[in-house]
Amino acid sequence: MALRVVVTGAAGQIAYSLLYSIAKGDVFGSDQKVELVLLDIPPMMTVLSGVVMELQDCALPLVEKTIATADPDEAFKGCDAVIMVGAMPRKDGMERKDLLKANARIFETQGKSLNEFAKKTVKVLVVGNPANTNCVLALRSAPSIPSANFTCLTRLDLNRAQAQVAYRLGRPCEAVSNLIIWGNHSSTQFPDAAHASVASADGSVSSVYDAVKDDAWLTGEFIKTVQSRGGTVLKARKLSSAMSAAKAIGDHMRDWWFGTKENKWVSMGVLSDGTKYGIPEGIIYSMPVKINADKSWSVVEGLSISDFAREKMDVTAKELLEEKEMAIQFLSA
Ligand code: NAX
Repeated sequence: MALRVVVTGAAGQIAYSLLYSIAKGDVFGSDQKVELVLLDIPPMMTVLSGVVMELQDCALPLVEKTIATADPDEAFKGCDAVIMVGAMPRKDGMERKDLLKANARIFETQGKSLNEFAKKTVKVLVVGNPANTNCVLALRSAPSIPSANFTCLTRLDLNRAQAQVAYRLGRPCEAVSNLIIWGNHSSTQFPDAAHASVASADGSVSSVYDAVKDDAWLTGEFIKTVQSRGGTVLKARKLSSAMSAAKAIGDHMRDWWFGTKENKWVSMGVLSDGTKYGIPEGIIYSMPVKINADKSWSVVEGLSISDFAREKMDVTAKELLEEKEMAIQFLSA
């Protein structure tokens, strides 16, 4: 049976890389048929028709059907997975609160539509910024779907952190594991190497702190580089990260679908229940999670938190509480 997979913002630049990756089986499995549903706004329908043509021209065996639409209700009908990339971009002169306001409506509306039309088992990944807060708004509008079925993307930040450590040590990226991104997908996020390890060429495993032997780098430049990487790419490319974002979305969704490997964890934005690591209840906060084969996830517990980490984790939690409050105020105005 084909999986019905919806990608919103399907005429945009991230979707252009992402759709190909899904269509050729990188995300849901190399033998899993998919029905691709491409959602965007009415002015983008011509562009979207070009994307549909290109997907057809890829002549990929796994794609059973491709549907392009501007109607969320039609898009979400009976869907199994939704990747919410579509969002209002920040325009020149636009303040952060204006961006929050414009997107709050989009995610509230699409959440309501998911509530009514999606399968109750649907897995929803929010990418469009501000991703954590948009994710909270979508899940609040979809009370008939378990809140654990909503997560937001911080995997790009995690991949960036992993690559920074790997390059520093001259090791392949997959040799570095269990880094953590805490908090918001914004410049307040906290990339944390305190519990991470690296495998050396002879197979022995050591902590990243022992291998790097430069605490000042790990608590300084490393964190800043990851926090500001999106802006650095934007400055150089004159466009925001798209290829790496699509790769990260694929990584996140594949791990959610098939589970994480033993003794490994990944970071994703999940709804805080207020009982883990002193993170306030009710915000979508990036944490280390393990994912089971049945697609359920649990936060990795029992990690020690230093005073240094505590401070950084609280700063990003505070920002998320403020964002959420502001967005809810907009919606009730
Ligand atoms: P683009 O501007 O290229 O594409 C966005 C697409 O969304 C456009 O085609 C637009 O028409 C569509 N759209 C707008 N409102 C919509 C609505 N109500 N329903 C459906 N579609 C709608 O942006 P792109 O570079 O693809 O980035 C998309 C989003 O991802 C942005 O919000 C961006 O900030 C965010 N990102 C989030 C990341 C994360 O790690 N969470 C990393 C990558 C990226 O920056």
